[in-house]
Amino acid sequence: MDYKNLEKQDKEVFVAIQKEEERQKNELELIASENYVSSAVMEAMASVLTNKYSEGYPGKRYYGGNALIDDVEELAIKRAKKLFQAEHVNVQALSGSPANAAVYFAFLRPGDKVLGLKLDHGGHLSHGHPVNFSGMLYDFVQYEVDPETGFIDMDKVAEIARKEKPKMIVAGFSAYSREIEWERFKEIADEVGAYTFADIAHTAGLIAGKQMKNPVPIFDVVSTTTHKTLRGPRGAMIMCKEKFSKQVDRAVFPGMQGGPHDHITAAKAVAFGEALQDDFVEYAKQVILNAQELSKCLIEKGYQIVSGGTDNHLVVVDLSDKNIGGKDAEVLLEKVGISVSRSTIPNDLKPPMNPSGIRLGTPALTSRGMKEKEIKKLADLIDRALNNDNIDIIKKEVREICKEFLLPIN
Ligand code: DSN
Repeated sequence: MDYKNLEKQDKEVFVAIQKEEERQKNELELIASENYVSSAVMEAMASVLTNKYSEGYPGKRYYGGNALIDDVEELAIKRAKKLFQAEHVNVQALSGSPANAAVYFAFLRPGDKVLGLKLDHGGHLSHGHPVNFSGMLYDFVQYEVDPETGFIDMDKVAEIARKEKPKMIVAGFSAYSREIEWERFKEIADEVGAYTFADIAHTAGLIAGKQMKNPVPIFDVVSTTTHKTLRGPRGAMIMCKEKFSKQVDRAVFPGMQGGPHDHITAAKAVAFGEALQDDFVEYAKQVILNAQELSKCLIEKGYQIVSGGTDNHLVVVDLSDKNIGGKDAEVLLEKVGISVSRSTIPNDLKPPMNPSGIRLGTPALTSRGMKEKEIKKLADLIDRALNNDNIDIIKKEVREICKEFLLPIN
């Protein structure tokens, strides 16, 4: 990208950004929560909209000069509604955890009981972990995956729900690779009188691209980030049934946040516009095919994959039978130019800082145009790196792939 003003004015920041751009171009990105936005999304983010204050909602702002901001926010809302068949959308949430905080704030009182997926079983910090605000403010009970299959045990979820009678059931994850039984969650929640909350931060793009089931028409409230598989700017949104619209909007503003980030709202509108195009369906399909190929190739090389495969964009590799932990694997792969994230595995005996697995994802590589052929090669490079093959040679091979598959920016 062109940073000529930055280069002239602030060499230090310019150099750091430029080096990071080079790193992204020359390395392979397998972090399941990352992606590359288009130049159009990037331009909207870098626009003059960052200068504006617009606390409130379209038509009801606390500042003047917002007519055009209203248009942009309404466009983002209209496109999001169409993408997810949502009755109501709030596009102002700043990121995933703040969006989830706003959802809890809208539906719960401190101390209320909530049921969520445990972190080391693929859940998220904001789904009730004790070190997170969610676990501190609310009385979370946690469900797990079946130790044999690695799939969420829905009978167990029902059993815990009947016993604990939570006010809300949270379905969603950051390291779970299987389709979620949204209808079953809804049945269980209805039986015990709980609200249903889906966090689709990871799979929103796969749902928008019609490759995974959509909880929005089923659940009371759904949050998502906009920067993962959905391939938009960093940010989030909350979708809910019309009857909850006022409490959700009030929870975001004035409950949790001040002025929305209008430049990001504009970039969300652009990304949603891209996700409404036919080629996004092809993209979402390929993301999953690539993840399934990666899982298959790694299994052939003797790796254990949690749940034995994947239905989505991510693969959790269980390294507990290898001579390397998740942290060292992450560091070693970084040395050859492959970025992954260390990950806990279900019932991990090791701590999150040095867990027993790594999480791999295909959204970013698929945005570069990579398909099964390149994924096969990549599985080979990962295996060689983890087996301490010559680092310089692997690094060179990574570079070769990167030269052929450019970032989608200009
Ligand atoms: N950091 C995100 C992820 O990697 O899944 C979740 O917060």
